[in-house]
Amino acid sequence: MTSTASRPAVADGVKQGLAQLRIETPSWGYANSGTRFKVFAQPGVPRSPEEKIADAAVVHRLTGAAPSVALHIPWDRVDDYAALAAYATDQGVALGTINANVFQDDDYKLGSVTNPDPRVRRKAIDHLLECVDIMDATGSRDLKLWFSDGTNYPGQDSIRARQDRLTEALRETYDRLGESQRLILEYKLFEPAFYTTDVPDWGTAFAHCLELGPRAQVCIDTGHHAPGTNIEFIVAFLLRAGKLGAFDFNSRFYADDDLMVGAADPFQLFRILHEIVQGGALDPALGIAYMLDQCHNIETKIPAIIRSVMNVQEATAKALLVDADALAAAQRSGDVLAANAVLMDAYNTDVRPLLAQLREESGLDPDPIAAYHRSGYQQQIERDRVGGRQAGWGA
Ligand code: PSV
Ligand code: MN
Ligand code: MN
Repeated sequence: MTSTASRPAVADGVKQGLAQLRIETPSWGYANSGTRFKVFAQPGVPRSPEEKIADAAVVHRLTGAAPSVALHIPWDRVDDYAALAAYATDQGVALGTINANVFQDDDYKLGSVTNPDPRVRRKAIDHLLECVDIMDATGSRDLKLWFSDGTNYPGQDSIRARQDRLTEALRETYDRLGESQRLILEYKLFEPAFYTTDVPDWGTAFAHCLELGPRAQVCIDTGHHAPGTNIEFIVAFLLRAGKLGAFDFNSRFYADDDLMVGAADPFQLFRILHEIVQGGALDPALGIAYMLDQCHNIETKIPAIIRSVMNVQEATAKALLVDADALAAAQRSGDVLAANAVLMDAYNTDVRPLLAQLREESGLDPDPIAAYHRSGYQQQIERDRVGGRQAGWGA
């Protein structure tokens, strides 16, 4: 199959498709992180939002595919967000999605926007509105909302009343958005709440986004589902409904593991990208934000993020290799085996030589990870940065 991939017409199709792929990296992926048992400090990690942006710029310079970095507020709080955006531009990247954080305050023990106490709800909504102010300053298009809200015990609170409170908060936030801004609602099956979660699944997120209006869209975090969930079905459904706004890419074996995308199940990533390619959704005009949401607790962060970008590129290249005509013909004629073979032929193609060639053609090093190790950047930050910060906890 390598010969198919290297045929000029096929290679051109892959090249055009990949040129559209933009992967946003998360500021918190560059900072120290861990589990609830231990945060492991790594040498050279950023001490400020500016240093996280500098690291993101290195990933972009080496991959050519990661031109923006997502911020998390208050983890990336600064006095002057316009100046931070200008700094990012100087570094060669843009500030992307603003991720709100209403899950790290004692006040939020019983929830944020769904808390039974109106004072706490007001505080949470005010933070969401502040995030829109920040978007105005940074020029960000997307506000990403993930709520840790839920309950641990049956009877703890009214499931239905919490939906009412959620609706009110989303409405107030949505109404504050500018014409070109979007609200992206993320769902997660469980954790930190264990009995009910107020936005547990794509159906709940979809229903709230439908009610809000056209600028409310759903984020699929690949780690936020029950084991065995068919994520590509969700992708196809939301795309068809015009409600797929963003991905938080990562891998999971058991729960919300936040491991490198494509590490645990590259075949699942391929199946997701196949739906994206089939739906024409690589086209930036469709507005889908392809983001990483990962923590690199035990591996060196910058090369791990480069590897993750490459993993998404490889899965995308394979998806672009699917022979759409042959697939449609096999599907039409009900030839199950032939249809499946078309997908598997693409998946089993080694696209790495093709990607290396495409990188060289765009003036990049064919091996971005080797280029990073040769660059001396890791040694430099380990020398220069003393006292690196945690991604979130205590930031
Ligand atoms: C929650 O698990 C989540 O996936 C949300 O996107 C948060 O904003 C992010 O992780 C960072 O903690
Ligand atoms: Mn996420
Ligand atoms: Mn998560």
